[in-house]
Amino acid sequence: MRLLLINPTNPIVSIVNVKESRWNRFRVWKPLSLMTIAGLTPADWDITIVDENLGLPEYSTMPTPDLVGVTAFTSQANRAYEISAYFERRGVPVVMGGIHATMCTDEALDHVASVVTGEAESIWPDVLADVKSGSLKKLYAAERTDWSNIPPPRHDLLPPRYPFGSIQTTRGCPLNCNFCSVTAFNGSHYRQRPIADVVQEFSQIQEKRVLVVDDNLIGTRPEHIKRAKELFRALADANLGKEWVSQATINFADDEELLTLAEKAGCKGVFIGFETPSPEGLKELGKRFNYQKQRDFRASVKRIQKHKILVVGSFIIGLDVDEPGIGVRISKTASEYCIDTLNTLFLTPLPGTRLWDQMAADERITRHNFPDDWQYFTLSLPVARYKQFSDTEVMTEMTNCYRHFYSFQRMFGRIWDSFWHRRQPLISLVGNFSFRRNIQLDAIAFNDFMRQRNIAPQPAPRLQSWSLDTKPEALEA
Ligand code: B12
Ligand code: SF4
Repeated sequence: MRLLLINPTNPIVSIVNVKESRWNRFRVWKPLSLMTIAGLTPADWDITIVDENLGLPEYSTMPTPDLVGVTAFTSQANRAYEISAYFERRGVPVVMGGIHATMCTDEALDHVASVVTGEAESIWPDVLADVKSGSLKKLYAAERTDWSNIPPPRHDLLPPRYPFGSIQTTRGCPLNCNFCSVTAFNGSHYRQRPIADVVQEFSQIQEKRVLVVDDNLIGTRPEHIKRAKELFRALADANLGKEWVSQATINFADDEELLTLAEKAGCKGVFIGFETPSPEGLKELGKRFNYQKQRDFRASVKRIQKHKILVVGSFIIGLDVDEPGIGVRISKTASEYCIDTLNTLFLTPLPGTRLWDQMAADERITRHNFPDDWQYFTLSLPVARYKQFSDTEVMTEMTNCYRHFYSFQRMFGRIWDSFWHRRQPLISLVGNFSFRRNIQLDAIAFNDFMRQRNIAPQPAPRLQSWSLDTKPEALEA
């Protein structure tokens, strides 16, 4: 039996847009969901994984599969449905799983032969058995995974064209920020994989560099941190020579032993959600955790960087408390914190989040021609009505933010600093240039977005007249 697993593309997502920016080549990540599904598939299935981010294949020239499995974040849902329609015409059943199908199950059921909600580990073998016996059900609801005895993902099935391998060591997040889907999907109970399994899987990954996809690598409680230390110690002892990056909350900076062990284990970068420059903003987002202990963010960032670990900071624009000038304010805050790269996103109501419920109740979701409009839920386009800004104004804030932070002067300052302190200068260089290049791609996507909705772009003289070399200081004036 032949199984084809597909990760649909969304060309609007600038970080996967390799054709337009070669810097993005280093930012296309392996779809771990499909590698995991492949790992759960019995040996008598012949499995192919297609990641459309590497290029669209000619499906008609490929051997006809007996089953197609498609994954999708919300921003990939339209393409997932297109894929399903194509294979349905060829008489091949399509099973869809992942976060979008879980949060918008009824919609997905209208477009695919079968839907699996939740984490597939407990149920995927049953789905395949049903396919074999010709009794595929319309809906399968999976339990949250108990991580003992789970076969490892198939790292061997994707071509060696990715700069990073990927692995997951924990699931769930206790913090439940109002804009984030993780707690809704994976739960607030923080689950940690057996350390021996993680080390074993790490050793099977071919790539030297690895993305540890955990949303909250170290957790929040003393017992979580204790386990993180044990994991780092085990990875250091295994001496695998891997270099890895992951996501964590700012409390990563609070424990010197943890940082020392992370460095020894190969940690080279950490993505941290600072979210907003103000305590009021953190309150609005339900992430007051960040302000506990009257935190000095700059000192926290420096403590992490002392261990040669890059800090990628993430911020959100479009909060109710945000006022005009928030874009540059975020950039200045990020510069004050001395972070290495800045990732700023629009406040976006993702299905299943508390933010979605609030915005839907207040009729603030402006792009709601679903499923078509899901393609715009990339967090780089305004899909909701913001209290203080029109679409064009909020986009201008975003562009101001990036242009200010990624001015050549500031970029070279940061790259030099990472070079001087031997803190991953290569990753810093690629990250800075990739973000800078994506300012332009996001602006083009924004203009298309306005045009496709038949909304003439609102007057945006600053946005339209910018060239990449406009001095950021001029924008502040
Ligand atoms: C790594 C990651 C990325 C990588 C993507 C790598 C890749 N190619 O897959 C990058 C950095 C590119 C990325 C980008 C984005 N991401 Co992201 N990302 C993640 C992260 C941290 C981990 C994903 C992962 O690998 N998990 C591990 C696997 C094993 O879990 P899984 O994907 O959930 O798969 C399980 C189930 O869902 C299910 N399943 C999944 N697929 C299928 C398919 C079938 C057939 C079946 C049966 C079951 C099944 O079974 C799997 C095993 O249990 C998640 C958070 C999270 N916890 O999932 C956010 C997350 C998925 N991202 C999110 C978002 C919003 C984005 C962006 C839109 C914006 C952004 N810049 O962050 C872009 C969009 C990308 C796009 N192509 O459209 C949101 C998605 C919410 C939503 N409703 O869509 C998440 C949940 C984070 C959040 N804070 O809310 N992301
Ligand atoms: S944003 Fe981060 S800290 Fe908040 S719930 Fe999501 S994963 Fe947890």
